[in-house]
Amino acid sequence: GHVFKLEDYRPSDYLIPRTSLDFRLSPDATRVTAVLTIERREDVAASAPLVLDGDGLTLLGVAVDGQALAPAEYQATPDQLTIPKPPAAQRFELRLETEIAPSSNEALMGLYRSNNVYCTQCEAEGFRRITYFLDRPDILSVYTVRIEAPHNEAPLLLSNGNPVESGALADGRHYAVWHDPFPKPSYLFALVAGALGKVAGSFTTLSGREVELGIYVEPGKEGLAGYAMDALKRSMKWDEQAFGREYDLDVFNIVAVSDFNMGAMENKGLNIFNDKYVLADEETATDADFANIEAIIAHEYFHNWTGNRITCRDWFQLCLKEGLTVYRDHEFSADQRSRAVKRIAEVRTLRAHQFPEDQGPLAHPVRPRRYREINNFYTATVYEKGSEVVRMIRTILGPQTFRAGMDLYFERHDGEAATIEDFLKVFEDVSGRDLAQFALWYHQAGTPNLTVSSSYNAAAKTFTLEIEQSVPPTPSESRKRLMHIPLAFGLVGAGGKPVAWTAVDGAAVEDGVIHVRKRRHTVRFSGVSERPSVSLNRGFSAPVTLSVQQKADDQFFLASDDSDSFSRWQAFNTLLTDALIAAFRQVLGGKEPASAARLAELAGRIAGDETLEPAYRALALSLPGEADIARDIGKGIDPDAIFAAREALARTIAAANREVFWALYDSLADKGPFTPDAASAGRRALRNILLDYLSLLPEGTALAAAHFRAATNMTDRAAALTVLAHRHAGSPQAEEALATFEARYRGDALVLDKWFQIQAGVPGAQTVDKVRTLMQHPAFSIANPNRVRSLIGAFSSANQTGFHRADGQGYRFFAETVLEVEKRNPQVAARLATAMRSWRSLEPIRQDKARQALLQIANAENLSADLRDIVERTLA
Ligand code: BAL
Ligand code: ZN
Repeated sequence: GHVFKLEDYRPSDYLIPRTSLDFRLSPDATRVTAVLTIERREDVAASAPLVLDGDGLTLLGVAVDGQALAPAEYQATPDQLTIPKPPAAQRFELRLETEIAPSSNEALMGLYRSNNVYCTQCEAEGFRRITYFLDRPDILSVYTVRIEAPHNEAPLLLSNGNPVESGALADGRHYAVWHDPFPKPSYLFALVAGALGKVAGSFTTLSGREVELGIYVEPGKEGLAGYAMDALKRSMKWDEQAFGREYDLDVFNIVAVSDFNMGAMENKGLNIFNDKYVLADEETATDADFANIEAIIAHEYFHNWTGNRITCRDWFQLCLKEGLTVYRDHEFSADQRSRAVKRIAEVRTLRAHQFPEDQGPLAHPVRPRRYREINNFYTATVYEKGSEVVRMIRTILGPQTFRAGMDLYFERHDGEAATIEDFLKVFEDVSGRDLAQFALWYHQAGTPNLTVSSSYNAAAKTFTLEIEQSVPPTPSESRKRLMHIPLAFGLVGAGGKPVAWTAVDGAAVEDGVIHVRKRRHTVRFSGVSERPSVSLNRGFSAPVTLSVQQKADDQFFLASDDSDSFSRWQAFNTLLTDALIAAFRQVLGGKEPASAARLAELAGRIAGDETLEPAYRALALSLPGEADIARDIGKGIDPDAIFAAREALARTIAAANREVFWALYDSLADKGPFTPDAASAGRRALRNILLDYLSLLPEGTALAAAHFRAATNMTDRAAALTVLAHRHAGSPQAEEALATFEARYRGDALVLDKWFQIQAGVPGAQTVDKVRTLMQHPAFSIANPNRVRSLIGAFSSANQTGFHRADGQGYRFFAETVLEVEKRNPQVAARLATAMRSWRSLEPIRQDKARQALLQIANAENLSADLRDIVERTLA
């Protein structure tokens, strides 16, 4: 396939200042009439051909300035429309008529049907499946959209912008017209039509304008949209306070649909959501679901400025809107919830998803230079690492200068399609700093590593840090340049108190941050009155890995006494990881894992430390996942040995803290009515992790079964079901709980997804057969992305022992299933296939089996561009 290259960017010869669309909706034959005002750029010759993008289109007619074109005057294929000799006038009107079949659109890109509702998904290149267009984000157009349909089939007709008019037509038909005054790229176009229930709200903006809010859901589910509405209002308020951003249309609508490739989509004034990220109440949603809804509602809303008002010049700049908007939603959640806890959760996510991507065959820079299929670049690197890069800019500049830079960005680039260079320039301009070296964070793939050693001279009262940076090679980037790494730190003395220091000249230390820019960096501190422990990368100031030569005593000290809560969590997590890696090696060597008594004792102290938030304690007690351990080991992975090591440590911790854990578990029982707020969720999280430990003790099965029966909300019910199914698989209690859950939620697909997911995660070799069986369950559908992700995605990306069965049966099943999904939905299949990205870190036998499965996919006939791209890069 074609390789798109950043350096090949050039502006389009033609612009489309106005777009008028008329839809006559019908499931199998929707008529789309597009009237495009085409404008040739000043500097382009009048003879320049006009070439529009299409994807699988049927052209019924084409006219220029009201005159139908003769067949010789254009060339139309399903994927392109060329007018070799457009009019010499600088502006002309192009009228196109296409016919599309939404009901047979299973790729869920362009206009499709979900549950009898018409809806669209146009990012990145779905608009060209609706009409021929210059389908690229730097073509900004003002849209007017008229929609017509039978009233009984589609009483609701929505598009972007503000409603203009609507009315009845003959034969039970009706229409609505929408106008969006803000020029926008085609990927932000949206249309929804169908029978939906509405939850209404309103918001008064900073300057006193009234905005009508609407959340549309499947009729009967209106009661599940209240939390999303509340999150929307809080998001609108927060963006005014934190960034001075006000909403700009008269209405803001959100529609929840049940078939959706992504989490949600920020179409101007008409966000379309995967219903998983809208619908919630205590009976059906976990605390994690509530937190995700809050974050995603905010994320899509925040795109109105970072993405919509200022969009991307080309798809290489995807991180311009995504990294920045993730940063904004992280800050929002931190302000709404607990900042310390939120940061730890973010870092866990980054390490679990972005680090393995950066360390494997799919590694790419935050701003890639090449792609074959842009859909495959909606990645953890673009989103999560992209957010970390914005956070580092704030760390380097400080909060005031960062805000001034953001203000300048909005002022300077409003209404434009911008680049990463534009973004960095505003921060250079407001700060007077040179960010050229820093910009490597956008251009260079790979997770930098810092090796750090320290020494204390008691007589001279000096403390020295020796820091060395390296960036590992990544695909097509073997040699790396040196990065600017902002490393926040603290020197910690007895009792956790900060130790005073003075940085010796040339140390490049500013506001508690060491600015590492060279390969080797020595920082000398004078006036250090006691030997400190050094707490590094506080708040995870830079997305790097650390190899710190530090004594276990220092780690234990920091894990119990560091005043910086993030670093304290980090120190404990490092101790856990070290113990797990040591245990893995012992298991591989045929030994019993060594006792981790000191670690278990510390776990008990953290669990019972009332000065720490329950949510924080829950995060500290949740052991690094099997995939995290594998990533940190790096090669020769035997998932069964990792599982055994992790089980052994969990049992040691449970046995050592039995009394404390029981007492705490009892004391944390929910009293009073359910609320989804962060503090209540934190107590449930702590109680549920204690349940997980206690379930490993002899009375554990009975305890988990009782927890399941007593649960009054989905958080507790799903937690107990997970413990039963994963820790007590095959027990009568587990079987009974699974059956009870299924019976209770049989009619609720989103809740049944949890049931699929939990069973897909049951450790061990038997699960692949169970997953095959569950694919025959009446509630499963291979055409629905949420079902596929809950069952196949959960199995392949979250079940280390099941998926990586030594005989390769997990991979064989996976290859067949990915190809089956791909027939309908290439995008979802390609995403699934990334589960194989760490195959080279497996031990040789599994590695060989994994390669065979990848080859089986690669050799399949008629492979989509999406899946081919992932599989070929994975094998390269
Ligand atoms: N733009 C795709 C969905 C999102 O990141 O908001
Ligand atoms: Zn986004």
